[in-house]
Amino acid sequence: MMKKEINNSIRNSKLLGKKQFALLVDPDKLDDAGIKNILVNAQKAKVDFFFVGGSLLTNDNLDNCISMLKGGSDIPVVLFPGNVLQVNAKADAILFLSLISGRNAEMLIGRHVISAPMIRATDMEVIPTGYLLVESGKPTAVSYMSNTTPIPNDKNDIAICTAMAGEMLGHKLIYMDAGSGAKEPITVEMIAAVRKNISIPLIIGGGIHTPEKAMENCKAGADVIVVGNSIEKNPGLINSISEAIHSI
Ligand code: 1GP
Repeated sequence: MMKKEINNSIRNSKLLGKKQFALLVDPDKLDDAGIKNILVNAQKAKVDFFFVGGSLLTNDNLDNCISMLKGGSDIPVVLFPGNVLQVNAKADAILFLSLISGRNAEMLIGRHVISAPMIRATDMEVIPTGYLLVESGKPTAVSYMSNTTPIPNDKNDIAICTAMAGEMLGHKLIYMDAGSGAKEPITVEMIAAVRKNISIPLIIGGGIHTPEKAMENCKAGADVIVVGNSIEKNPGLINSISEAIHSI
């Protein structure tokens, strides 16, 4: 894929009703052998995107991880940054996330001001993304690190109005996340309710462990499904989850 086409690809796929699968890659959890395995498995399973990042990276493996992913396949590498230290010019695109479910000014605009010149100096595609954190049954790394309160998982109206505001503010994508390793994933009712009220693509992630759940989410209106944890634990799941998402 040529540079600067990732947002278009997501938009066009949405128009065609084609669902997409993003594999979340946490560089902290992978050595070189692990990254090579992911490359083989992801290409076989026809993963659409690598989302790379984490709430907290501790072992300085981000650059190496992105270089290996870029060198080993044509699957676009999209930064899903937990903080400004995770800007890396080798990626194809960055989700420029504003945590609009929270009321922490740093996550709404502060970090963006700091990282804007760094990002401007790269030729990465910048994708403004309204990020909604949804309650998942236990505190997650994102809720703790971002110092924000997630949207209660039965408050569909709050999710709808937040996503609508995100679209009106000009975000190109809405990403609703229960957080990595979420105990409870986002309900299909909330996904369907938000879908009905926005026209931009909807990304759903957090706590998705089965192909059935991935498919259910797509049918409810998700355009991109993000899975990390469950595939880290059980790499074989990548094929069945990908098939489920692409079968729709
Ligand atoms: C987290 O949406 C992603 O930000 C993926 O979550 O690791 O639970 O699949 P999991």
